[in-house]
Amino acid sequence: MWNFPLFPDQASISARQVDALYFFELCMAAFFTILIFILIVSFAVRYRRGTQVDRSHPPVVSRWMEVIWIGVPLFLGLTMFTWGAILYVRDYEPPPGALEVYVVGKQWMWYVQHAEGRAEINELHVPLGQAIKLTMTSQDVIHSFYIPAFRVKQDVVPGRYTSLWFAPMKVGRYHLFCAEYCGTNHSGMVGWVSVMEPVEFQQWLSQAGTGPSVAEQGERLFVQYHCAGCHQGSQIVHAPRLEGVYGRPVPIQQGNEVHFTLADERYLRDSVLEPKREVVAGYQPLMPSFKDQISEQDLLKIIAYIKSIGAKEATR
Ligand code: HEC
Ligand SMILES: [Cu+2]
Repeated sequence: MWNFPLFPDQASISARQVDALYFFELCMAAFFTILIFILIVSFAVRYRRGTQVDRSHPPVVSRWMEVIWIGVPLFLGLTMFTWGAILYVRDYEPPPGALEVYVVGKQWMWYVQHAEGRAEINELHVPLGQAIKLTMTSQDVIHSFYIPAFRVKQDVVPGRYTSLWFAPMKVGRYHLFCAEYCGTNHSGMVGWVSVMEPVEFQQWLSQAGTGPSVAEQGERLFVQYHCAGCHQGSQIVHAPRLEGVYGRPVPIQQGNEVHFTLADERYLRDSVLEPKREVVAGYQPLMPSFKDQISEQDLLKIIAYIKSIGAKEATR
C-alpha cells in the first residue's frame, strides 16, 4: 500500500500554527525559486549569442524596480520574523496552571515522573486538551526531547533545568525521540507519548501500586538528606524556613549589597548544589553542597516538595 506520510500527525495546538508558518515559508521559497529560474532561462534564451534583439540603451536607473526589490523582500522578511518570534515565545512560555511532569534524560532512556507519583520509562501519558509542562534535566550528556507530532523540541542539559510545554488535542500514540546525538545507543533513545481522555488518564494515574506523590517522596528525602535538620527550626544552625519560598523574590547577599532573585526551579537547584553562590541575606554560608551526592531524580522530588509547601502556605 502507498503510505508515505511527509508530515507527522498534527496532534497539538502549536502543531497547526507551526505548520502554517512552515507552509508559508515553503510557498515563498518555491515562488522565488521558480520565478528566478524562469527569468534566468528566458533571458539566457532571449539574449543568447547571435539573436537579433535590441541591445541598445539598456535601462540604467529604474526607481520603481528598486523600490520593489527592496520593499517586497523587506516586508516578507519581517513577516517571517514576526510570525516566527510570536510562535517561539508562545511555544517556550508555559501557561500558568499547566500540569507538571518531570523528565530526566540519561544514556539511553527517558525517565518520566508525574507529580502524583507515578513514574514511567520511555513512555509519557498525558490527558487530552490540557497544557502540560515538562521540567527536564539530564544525568549525563546533552539530550533533546522531541515529539514530532506536537512540533516541540527542547534540549535537555546536564546541570540545569529546561522546560517545554504543549497542549495535545488528539487522542493517540505518538513517537518520542532523542534529537541530539548522545552516544552509542542514541538511536535507541526513543519512546511513546500516549494522549488519553482525561477520565482515562485519571484512572491511569491512580492505578494500584502508584505509591506516594512526588512531593511526599521529596519530603522523605528532605529528612533523609538531613535538610530538615537545619531547615526545620534547628537550634544549632540558623537556616531559613523553606515554606513559601518558591516563586518569591529572595534577598541575596553579595559583598555589602543585597539584590533580589526569583526563587524558581533554577534557584532551588543551585541552592542545593552550589549553596555558596547565592547566600540568603541575614544567614551564614553554612549549608554544605550536595553536588554529586544527590541524583537528578531525587533533586527533582525535593524541589517538588519545596514547591508544594509553598502552595500550602499560599492557600492558608
Ligand atoms: C548544615 C545545615 C543545612 C543543611 C544540612 C541544609 N541546609 Fe539549606 N541552607 C542552610 C543555610 C544556613 C541556608 C542559608 C544560607 C544560604 O543561602 O546558603 C540555606 C539555604 C537553603 C536554601 C535557600 C533558601 C532561601 O530562603 O532562599 C534552600 C532552597 C535550601 N537551603 C535547601 C536545602 C536542601 C534541599 C537541603 C537538603 C538536601 C539543605 N538545604 C540542607 C543550611 C542547611
Ligand atoms: Cu539522548
